[in-house]
Amino acid sequence: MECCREPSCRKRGRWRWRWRRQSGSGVNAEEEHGIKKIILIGTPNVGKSMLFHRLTGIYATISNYPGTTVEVFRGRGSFENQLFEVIDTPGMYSLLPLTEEERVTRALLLAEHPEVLIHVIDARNLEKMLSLTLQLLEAELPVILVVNMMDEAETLGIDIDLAQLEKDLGIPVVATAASKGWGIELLRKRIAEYVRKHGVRKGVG
Ligand SMILES: Nc1nc2c(ncn2[C@@H]2O[C@H](COP(=O)(O)OP(=O)(O)OP(=O)(O)O)[C@@H](O)[C@H]2O)c(=O)[nH]1
Ligand SMILES: [Mg+2]
Repeated sequence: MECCREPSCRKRGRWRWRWRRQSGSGVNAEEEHGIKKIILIGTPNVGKSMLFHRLTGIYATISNYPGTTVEVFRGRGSFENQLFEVIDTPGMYSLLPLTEEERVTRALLLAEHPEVLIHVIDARNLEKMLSLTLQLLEAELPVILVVNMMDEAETLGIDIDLAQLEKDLGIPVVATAASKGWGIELLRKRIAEYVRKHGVRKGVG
């Protein structure tokens, strides 16, 4: 699918070829300009890719991030009649990148201007993982916190006061067990609500 060449078009330049690969998706050019972006981030092994599949279904395009061997997965989901592009990223520990994977994730955050950044954490290591949430909030990114692996936490008898966490952080907090499909519908709802409330972020990708 061709780019419309408007200055605000996110498909201009280096991203354009990837969208061409999705030309069979049945989404027209007008819809693509209004598409909202969700980026999934978090440390390795917290369930980002599992959530990605839950949110998008099986359709995804894979490409190497320009100039690297790091793979980036993109897919689509429609929640409450809003179309989203969902981007899965390699694990990162901090906004100060050390590895190539972390550099790619940071570059994606800066280049893509997501409407929602889903920070996925492991319910079994809540406190340790919240430091990245705080960094993201300090950077004024549009964060929704997903506390995943709730099934494992439950087995271990870990009790998490989600309402208090939501109050303390001042952002939506959703509990999930992605491998079991728990909390996914609620997450979709909270994402759609968040975007309705905060609107579409402006920026040129
Ligand atoms: N028990 C349980 N296992 C989960 C859950 N979510 C993901 N997993 C498992 O945890 C492992 C890691 O999941 P991934 O989705 O690959 O994690 P990731 O964050 O994408 O990992 P990286 O890509 O390495 O950063 C896999 O074996 C999943 O099946 C969950 O909610 N509960
Ligand atoms: Mg992954």
